[in-house]
Amino acid sequence: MTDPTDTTPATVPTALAVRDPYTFRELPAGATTSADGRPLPAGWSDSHVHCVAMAGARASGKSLYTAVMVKQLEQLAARFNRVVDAADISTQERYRSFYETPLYREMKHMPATPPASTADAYQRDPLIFSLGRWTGPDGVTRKHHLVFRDVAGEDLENLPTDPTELEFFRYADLVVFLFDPLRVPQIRTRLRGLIPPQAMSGGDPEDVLRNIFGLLGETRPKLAVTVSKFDTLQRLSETADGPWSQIMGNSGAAFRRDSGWSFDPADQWLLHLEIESLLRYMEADRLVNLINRDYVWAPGEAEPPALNPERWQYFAVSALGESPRGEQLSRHGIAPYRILDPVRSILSRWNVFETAGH
Ligand SMILES: Nc1nc2c(ncn2[C@@H]2O[C@H](COP(=O)(O)OP(=O)(O)OP(=O)(O)O)[C@@H](O)[C@H]2O)c(=O)[nH]1
Ligand SMILES: [Mg+2]
Repeated sequence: MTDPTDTTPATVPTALAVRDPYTFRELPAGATTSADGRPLPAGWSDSHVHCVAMAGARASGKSLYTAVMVKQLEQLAARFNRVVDAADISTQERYRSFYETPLYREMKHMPATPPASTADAYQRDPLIFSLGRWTGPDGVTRKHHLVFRDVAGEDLENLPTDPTELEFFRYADLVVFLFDPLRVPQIRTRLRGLIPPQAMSGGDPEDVLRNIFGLLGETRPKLAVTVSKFDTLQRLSETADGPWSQIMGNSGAAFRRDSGWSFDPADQWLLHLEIESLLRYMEADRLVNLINRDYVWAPGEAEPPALNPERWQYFAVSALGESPRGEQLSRHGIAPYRILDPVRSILSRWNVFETAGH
């Protein structure tokens, strides 16, 4: 059985595959262009590339997560005297106009991401960031890149007629599936009066998950099942509602603490168990059972494993830290919570943002 707190990769390959940032697929060794002939950033073929795809229903928080995750990564890098920056002009421009400007300059939330088939689908190309040079568990120092794909919830609720557009999911290293707690009627009811009224949320997360499993087929990229907008649930600790205020007010729980800038596998293991029980308590049992049955339960096993962090893990995040009022974000600013945990769960295997390299 896998030790859930051990994040060292099972095997440390000596030669890393060159990845196509557009399709996430492997390219021939030494490739300098993508499969469709676009030039790759300098030094790409010697770099370790981590490919991440966002998933979730409409309005589950994918784009805000993306915007804030990048900012947090920049701040984390600064603590290691490193720089995280856009690896191409297109990433720089799109990140600035579609993510950074609305959120950090105009302090507004962003419009729904357009379906990939539309002309203005800015997310059709990935966001590519250079993470700097890090020494891996194999003792080799190399460049690392993060390739990040935001996706329109609309495309995941109703798969496009040509599903090859979403084929990159099959080759991702990590799929971050966001679950919006405001979709749960009992949570919405309990939060009435505690948070400003929120616009109606997107489709059924279970349908989205089934669609994603359909897209993934037999492939098993790591699935980060992530409760988004966790700030809303944290407000429940202020209610007089017995069980919910007790659960959310439990000061011993891992989810009560932000992980700060550290990433601790033991803390993540606790969080995983807590979020699984929380989902069940939210009456999202079917979602948890679906994940167990269709994703984590390998043939021949008597029951699904408690955790195999190579396969799936539960997380909780908040991009904003507080609910927006209408169009406008909170005047207190953006206070992210545990935003980097899912991404760091794959980066830490390679000691990226773990130990000082060269
Ligand atoms: N309280 C709270 N609300 C959030 C948070 N993140 C997102 N939201 C709310 O959820 C709305 C939708 O967020 P988006 O990031 O645009 O959602 P999306 O998943 O990208 O949606 P599509 O592009 O339609 O797929 C935002 O406008 C906010 O109102 C959060 O961390 N906390
Ligand atoms: Mg979006």
